[in-house]
Amino acid sequence: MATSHEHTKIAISNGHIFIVWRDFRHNPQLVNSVYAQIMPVDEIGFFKPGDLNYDKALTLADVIGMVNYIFKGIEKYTPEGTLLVCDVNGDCKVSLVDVINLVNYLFKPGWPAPVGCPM
Ligand SMILES: [Ca+2]
Ligand SMILES: [Ca+2]
Repeated sequence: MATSHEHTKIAISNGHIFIVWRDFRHNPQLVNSVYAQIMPVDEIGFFKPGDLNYDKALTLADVIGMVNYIFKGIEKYTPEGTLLVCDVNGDCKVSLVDVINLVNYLFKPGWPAPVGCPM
């Protein structure tokens, strides 16, 4: 199965989805900037609040990623779906409170699991 849009092509084959697109947001002059992503179909839409590196586990690496995102700016450290992924306490905002909640979840037994923004 395949479909297309002016700047996007999508195909599904052997349990994987293939997406190829051109991104003109940052520099419209770069008409040859083409990106691609391949992922298993059953992982579409998967995310776990706090799992910034999308490895399906909450670890210190996610805390570091969140700190980098909050304090070093979005250009270099923004993961896809930042609000959904970084919102650990479910208030639909990204702040230091989310970092503290994630640290508490990782290191304080019994601390509630991240809930994420209910949207
Ligand atoms: Ca992770
Ligand atoms: Ca939050």
